Amino acid sequence: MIPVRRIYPVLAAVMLIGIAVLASGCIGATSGAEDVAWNLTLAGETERVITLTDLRTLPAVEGYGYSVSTVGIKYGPNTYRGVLLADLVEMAGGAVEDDLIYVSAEDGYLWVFDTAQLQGEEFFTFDENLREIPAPPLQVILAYEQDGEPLAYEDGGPLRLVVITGTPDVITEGSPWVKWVDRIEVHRK
Ligand SMILES: Nc1nc2c(c(=O)[nH]1)N[C@H]1C(S)=C(S)[C@@H](COP(=O)(O)O)O[C@H]1N2
Ligand SMILES: [Mo]
Repeated sequence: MIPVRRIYPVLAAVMLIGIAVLASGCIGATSGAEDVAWNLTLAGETERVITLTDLRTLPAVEGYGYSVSTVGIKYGPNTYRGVLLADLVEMAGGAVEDDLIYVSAEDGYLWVFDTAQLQGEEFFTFDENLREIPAPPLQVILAYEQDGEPLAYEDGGPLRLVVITGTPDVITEGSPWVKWVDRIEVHRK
């Protein structure tokens, strides 16, 4: 038997660890209150800045995303949840046919989408052997969740552009999958 007077320091230590873990937010991490601070600028006819928490209140869509990098490394499949890029463009004042949508990130990376791509058209799609397949319906989203968790920084979070589809076996090119997105801009000719 451990003498009673030795148990108290152990209990105290366990309680302190418990309090420290709770205070650092390591347990139960799902509430929107824990969103990291992140500003997304939507620039078009109007310009506005929204936060990650704002983004989570917008209508969400979900699907599978699976990409391949330029050097042939496959990434996925994963499930994603986010907001349609088309909806964010509407919030910036909308786009007409010949407009271009510039999606950029804090590292300076920029990818340009035309309005057909905004609707999920014109993307190349591949099977798992990287053979081109006819494109199924696709959606272009700004994702904030991957596999039910907030999108991690090393995966391009908190906001990454992702091309999603209804099944986990469709691969798209990785270059439009802009990581760390902080600006969406509508350019009119
Ligand atoms: N912000 C940012 N996003 C980016 C890139 C980048 O350099 N910066 N590279 C793109 C390219 S070319 C590819 S192939 C994929 C690579 O994704 P991965 O790092 O998840 O493999 O991210 C895309 N998104
Ligand atoms: Mo790439």
